[in-house]
Amino acid sequence: MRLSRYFLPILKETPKEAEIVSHRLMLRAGMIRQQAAGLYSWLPLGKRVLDKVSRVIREEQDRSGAIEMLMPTIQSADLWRESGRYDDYGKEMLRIEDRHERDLLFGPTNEEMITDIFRSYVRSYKDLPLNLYHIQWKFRDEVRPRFGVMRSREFLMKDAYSFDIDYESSKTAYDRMFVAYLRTFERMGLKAIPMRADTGPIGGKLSHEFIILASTGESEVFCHRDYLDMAAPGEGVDFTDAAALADIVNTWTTPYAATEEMHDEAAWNAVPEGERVAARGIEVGHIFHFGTKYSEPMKAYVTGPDGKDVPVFMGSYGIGPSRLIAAIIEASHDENGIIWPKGVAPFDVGLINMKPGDAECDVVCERLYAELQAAGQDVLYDDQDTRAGAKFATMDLIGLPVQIIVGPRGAKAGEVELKLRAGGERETLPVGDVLRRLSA
Ligand code: P5A
Repeated sequence: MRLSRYFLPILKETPKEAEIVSHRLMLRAGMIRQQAAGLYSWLPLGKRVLDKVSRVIREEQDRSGAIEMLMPTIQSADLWRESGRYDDYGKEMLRIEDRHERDLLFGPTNEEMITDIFRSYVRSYKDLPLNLYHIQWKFRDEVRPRFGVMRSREFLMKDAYSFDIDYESSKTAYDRMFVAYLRTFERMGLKAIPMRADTGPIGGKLSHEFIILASTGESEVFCHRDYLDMAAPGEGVDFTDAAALADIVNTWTTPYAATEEMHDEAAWNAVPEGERVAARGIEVGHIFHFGTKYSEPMKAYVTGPDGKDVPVFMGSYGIGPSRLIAAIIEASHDENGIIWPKGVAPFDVGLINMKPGDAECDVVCERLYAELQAAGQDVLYDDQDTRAGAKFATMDLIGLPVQIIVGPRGAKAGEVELKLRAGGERETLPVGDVLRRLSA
């Protein structure tokens, strides 16, 4: 993408309304624009990150055996009357009436709708286990939308729903998602700690929130220091091996970790004082095991091996990709701007032409632009005739992992400068070595 043809509305001033760094940087880097309280447009740079984050989530959901689909944003109130949640959900639910005076709502979550789909097609335990997910916009009329897309009213959610014949297999489904989440967050360069959590309006007895420690986090959390050094399971993890999954979950749930609502003073006091981490955290994911809470009232029954009909055992598993982007920025930035982890950066490389119009600079840049793209790299090419300082400031602000700087003197000598955004390391190398260096 040539910057001269792109839409990147960088803000020079720090927006006053933004209280936390991720919100400030997302506005300044031209990623989002507020349209009304808690409602945001995703400008081109932000949309690219949203797509990259969703891609990582999708890959890990698919790897774990979940199947993608898509449900509508608008739902019929009747389904929610069946589960009993239409009245329970309260003011967070945006209720809508259509021209025929039928009650609709903008979905805050999809347990009812997926249960309805399930009961319409699945009758036998032979079709289980099943896990269906989608990545779709949700609306919750939050009392206090704040911190930009961290707590917005409209937000993107990946929500998965598992169906199993009995408690034991549904616990394995829970473990499967638990492990997929550990991998997902690690791939985004994040340390997410699973913590026992309150199940709130979704229901059930068992749930874990995945928490990123950050001073700007909204919740107070408590965990053992051991978590800070634990590594997520590798790519080879076998999602069909229930015992192996249970082992991983066991390892990740043995040290103490709880959100404020589930905090247990006695268990906390048993953790040696030097090992305690009491901090603030951002909830980027939340998984629930609620058994038959929806399948019973909504009559989603399956026939078991013994010929008897039983309500299906369910769980639901959420990640907020839009909130996740803010959390990534909270965890990865410096005074100059965002520092994107590799897998979610809007572009892989920023190519800076220091002197557009200079024949040698133009030739080197055009060559690198073509070669890098042919090698599968997403390149943002700054081909604009602007001051050097502004070019560097913009590239640092938008945080692409690698910058390639092409100036007239270097271009003449067949050399360019390569800068890594994260550590600021710089090296000069021949034009012909750039591709090899980047694939190393
Ligand atoms: C799980 C999937 C659920 O809704 N039903 C389907 C369950 N869980 S949850 O914890 O309420 O939400 C899941 C994730 O969505 C993100 N999230 C938000 N992101 C931005 N703004 C909001 N107002 C907001 N509310 C929830 C969080 O990442 C949460 O973990």
